[in-house]
Amino acid sequence: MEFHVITLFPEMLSALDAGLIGRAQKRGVITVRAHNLRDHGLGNYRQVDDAPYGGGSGMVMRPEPLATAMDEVMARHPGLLRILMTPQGELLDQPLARELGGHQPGLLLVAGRYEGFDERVRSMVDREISIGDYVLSGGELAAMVVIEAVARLVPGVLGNPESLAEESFGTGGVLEYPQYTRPEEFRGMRVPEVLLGGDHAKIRAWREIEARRRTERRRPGLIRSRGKPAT
Ligand code: 6GU
Repeated sequence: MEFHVITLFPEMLSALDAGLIGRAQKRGVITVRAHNLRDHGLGNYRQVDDAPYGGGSGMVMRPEPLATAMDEVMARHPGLLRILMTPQGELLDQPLARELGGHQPGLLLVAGRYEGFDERVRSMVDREISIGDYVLSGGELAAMVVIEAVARLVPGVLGNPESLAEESFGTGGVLEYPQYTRPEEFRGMRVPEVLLGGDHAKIRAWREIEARRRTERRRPGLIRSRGKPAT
């Protein structure tokens, strides 16, 4: 699967050269490519933004550099789903990440800076996505969050596909159960006895109860009439 990002800061994407996503890139399972919007800037100063019509503070991304940058990427890589990164977009969640992961050959993520995009840019994309209800100064980190969330669902990216099925949200709106490793006692806190016993039916039941209890306490909105409440 291919991930393309149009950005004024292509060097930011190098964070994806580390870890799981970096290894997946080296193995050729996914590709991540940054495209410098400045290459499409206007005039001697390679301008990409301008003052808003009607006045007001801040600068707005001009549509032409974004349009030519997108045209160039789409001409070389046809079929990408075009996504505008904006706090006004639909909220990224695990179902949306899964849906995006099904899009072949991949995604073109458009990251802006400044106060926002010229409204006409919206007509050039397929979707608008936000990663949460807070404001970032640019869409780069948000685009990287989308790539991270989607790429790890691509077959062959994760070493152990079972960990996908077990993690939070994977099975449908329940947080993960508490996990422990060695030592058995740390600063007076003991590992729950049931986990040391080796009774796997008992362990499964304990994990289910703890996962549900934790979800109800921390994220009550996540449980949508799935089963009875924990006690
Ligand atoms: Cl996609 N962009 C910006 N600038 N801020 C955000 C965001 C995106 N998602 C949440 N906050």
